Amino acid sequence: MTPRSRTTDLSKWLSYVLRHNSDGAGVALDSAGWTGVDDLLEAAQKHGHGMKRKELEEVVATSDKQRFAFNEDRTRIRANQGHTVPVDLQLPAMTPPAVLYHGTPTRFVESILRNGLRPQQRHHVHLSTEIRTAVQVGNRRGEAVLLRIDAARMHAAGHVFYRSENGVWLTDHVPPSYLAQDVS
Ligand code: HQG
Repeated sequence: MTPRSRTTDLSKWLSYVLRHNSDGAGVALDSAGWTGVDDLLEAAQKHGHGMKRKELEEVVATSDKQRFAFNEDRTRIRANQGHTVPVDLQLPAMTPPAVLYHGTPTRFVESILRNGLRPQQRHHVHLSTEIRTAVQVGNRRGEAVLLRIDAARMHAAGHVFYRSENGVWLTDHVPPSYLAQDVS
């Protein structure tokens, strides 16, 4: 197995701190999930993940899924989505594409088709416009099954959708009647 790159290690630490355990790292997030870059760099130093500002900027710029964003003057940073800590990203509601996709391991499919897609530990259900991305997400935990979501019909029925800065579609819950196992 090839060792994980330093950039990947830093990205994982940033995800953990900015989405899940800011308290544990001694970093304060505001209500929209932002924290000061200087505070974050200091916390990184304390926790053995010391990095220079330039390196942080590189991690943000090269993140394959664009997981993080700076504010305009680059003094603050936040995770674009995926939080379990209570933050409100203040994303505007948007009209979704007609069809969205979700990839999940085989073992969850029965429960999902019965109960719908639920956010589990996160704030929202995460959906993709691309089949390939959805399959990759599902493959993280086993062999992926692709689910097709009738987003047009959901939206028409009043379900609210958001799109994160990095292009992930978010919604509170997908009831089973809008879901189909995609066998294409
Ligand atoms: C499943 C990564 C049983 C759901 C990815 C998923 C994504 C149910 C798991 C992002 C269920 C939750 C999010 C139900 C949902 N019964 N299982 N009723 N409803 N599930 O990680 O969508 O690299 O919270 O199918 O690439 O897998 O972190 O969500 O398998 O974009 O940036 O419960 O995380 O991005 O798992 O992944 P997750 P997800 P990052």
